Amino acid sequence: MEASDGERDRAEPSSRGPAEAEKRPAALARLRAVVSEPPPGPARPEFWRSPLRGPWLTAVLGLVLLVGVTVLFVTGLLSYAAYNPDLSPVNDQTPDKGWLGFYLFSWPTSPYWLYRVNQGVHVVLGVVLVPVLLAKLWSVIPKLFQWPPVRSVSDGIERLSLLLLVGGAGFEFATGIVNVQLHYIFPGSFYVLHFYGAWVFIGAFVVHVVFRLPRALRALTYGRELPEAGTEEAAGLVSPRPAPPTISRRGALGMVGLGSLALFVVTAGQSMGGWWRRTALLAPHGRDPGSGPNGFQINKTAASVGIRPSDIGPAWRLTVRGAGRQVVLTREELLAMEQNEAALPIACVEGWSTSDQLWSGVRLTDLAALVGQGTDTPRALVESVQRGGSFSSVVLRDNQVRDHRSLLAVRVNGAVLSQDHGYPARVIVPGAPGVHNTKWVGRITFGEPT
Ligand SMILES: Nc1nc2c(c(=O)[nH]1)N[C@H]1C(S)=C(S)[C@@H](COP(=O)(O)O)O[C@H]1N2
Ligand SMILES: [Mo]
Repeated sequence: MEASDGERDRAEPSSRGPAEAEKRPAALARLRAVVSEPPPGPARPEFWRSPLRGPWLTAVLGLVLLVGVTVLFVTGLLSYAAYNPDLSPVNDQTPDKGWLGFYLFSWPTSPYWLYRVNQGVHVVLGVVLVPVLLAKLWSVIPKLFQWPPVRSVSDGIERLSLLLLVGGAGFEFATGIVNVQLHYIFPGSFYVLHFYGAWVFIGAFVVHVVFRLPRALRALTYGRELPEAGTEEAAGLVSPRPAPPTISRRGALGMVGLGSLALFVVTAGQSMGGWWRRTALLAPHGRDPGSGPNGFQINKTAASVGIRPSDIGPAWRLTVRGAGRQVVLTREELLAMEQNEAALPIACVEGWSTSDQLWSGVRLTDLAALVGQGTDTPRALVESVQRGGSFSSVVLRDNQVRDHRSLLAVRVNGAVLSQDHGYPARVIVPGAPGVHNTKWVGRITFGEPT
């Protein structure tokens, strides 16, 4: 029979010299004392002196983020669904989305402002939450330096999840804001990075909420009275040596709220479009669309994507293909077809939108009919004359093609399309992200893309 651990422990010292047996526990105790004594600096609780830090402030900020991040996550997933990523590889190059794309569905075309509102909420809320996120991180910063760094296995796992939480939040907010500011500095596609980042972030977020929500709710019921430093209730947040306050905790929350409000005021206008865009001081500028019928926001100018005058001059042709047939139209022939109107906005993934513009042109269903496609009009591959570039072609879903407001537009607000808005012809689809509204269209293929 083997000795139990306890028996072995007791047996061990006797097998060595008595002097060594006495020394060992003493050395161990000294080592323990050194390790449990935090080194000078931020690992010492007295280092943190703000009298504002405490469970109440952290809980209030945390609960605001709980609601905010949930809305960000849902609108983000919806935005991704609207993009029709399952129509890869044209629409989306996200490799091995696998079950992370389990929720994808056919994005509707009604109401026609659906994407505009969804994306406006996603982007504006993301910007507005930045001060709240920073304040929340500030409120818990002493815990970053907790000593010893890891207390137990479960503590270690939780701290690892915090790394993913803080890292994930930083990554999602940073990539989102950089994209909204049109800085395409990403090593890959923004969609891919932001999509996978969102799942990592939300995983850590859920773990964090499960661990911390009970404590946050308890902190709220205790109210703003600070618990004593070092107690269980203080949760390692309360300073044992607080400096005299220069602002109340309510005042600090008010400052955060004002910061968020200020960001809202200088951001939201770009999602409303029209006159309101003038208030969007934080929106990317420097691309003046001019005034008149074509005087609304431009994503990429013709020159910036290398459209040559010859590409869209008199030699331009529209090729319509499908079901083994092909029709080639000149611009005059396109104009001779029945012209229809639709008042629709352009709403970009970057969060900016135009107000409704009055487009006119040929229905996509009428073009499909040219090549013998009936009411069961299938998907369409729309290709620009642009050479290369990630937005130069897109696959539209059958419900998008079939909607009678979906046009190959040749005019906007009564005027011929400007070159920068896609002359000679561009697609406009209700409810869709701007990227589906291909400019400078050269070819449309109805049917399953090959
Ligand atoms: N050929 C082509 N079409 C395109 C793009 C592009 O870069 N190339 N950008 C798309 C994107 S991302 C948006 S938001 C809209 C913007 O349309 P606008 O510039 O007319 O406002 O055009 C879409 N169509
Ligand atoms: Mo866009």
